[in-house]
Amino acid sequence: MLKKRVEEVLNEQLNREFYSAYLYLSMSAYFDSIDLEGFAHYMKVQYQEEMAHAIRIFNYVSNVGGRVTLKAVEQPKGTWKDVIEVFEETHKHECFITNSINEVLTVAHEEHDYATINMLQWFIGEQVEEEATVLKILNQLRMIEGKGPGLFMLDREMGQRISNVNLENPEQTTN
Ligand code: OFO
Repeated sequence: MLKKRVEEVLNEQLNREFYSAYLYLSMSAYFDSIDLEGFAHYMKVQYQEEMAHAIRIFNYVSNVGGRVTLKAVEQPKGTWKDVIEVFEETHKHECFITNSINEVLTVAHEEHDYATINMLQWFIGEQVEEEATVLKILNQLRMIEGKGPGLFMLDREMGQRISNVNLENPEQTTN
């Protein structure tokens, strides 16, 4: 049985994963609007990944006898100055999510909830990977000053990202 305090922070994290999905889908729409199709595709895959993160938490809460509570998802921003600003905000957002996961883990430790601690280990690793990936893209964008032929080539590369999201079985999602 899930302790109330752990259930609350997991439901809060669930909402943040849905918000992440919504934010990245909004970024995808922005990229479509400025004809950066590869970046639009990349963000659509990222949206799917975030949905898989949300469903992982959703399934876990139900499986351990907790109660999932869905809250309103905040409206994301819809427009940005340029592609560099999008990735600066993406990096900032991922650092925020890392802190948020760490806080959930802290509560799980305080409540001696070893099953939740175990479940969260996957998220800890995933956040390290996500922060590193986004930072790499941001640095590459800075190198090419977010424009010109470099941007065109990077857009093509971003379009190659393959989605391996399985919402029926989010634990099998790897990217
Ligand atoms: Fe769910 O990892 Fe990004 O936010």
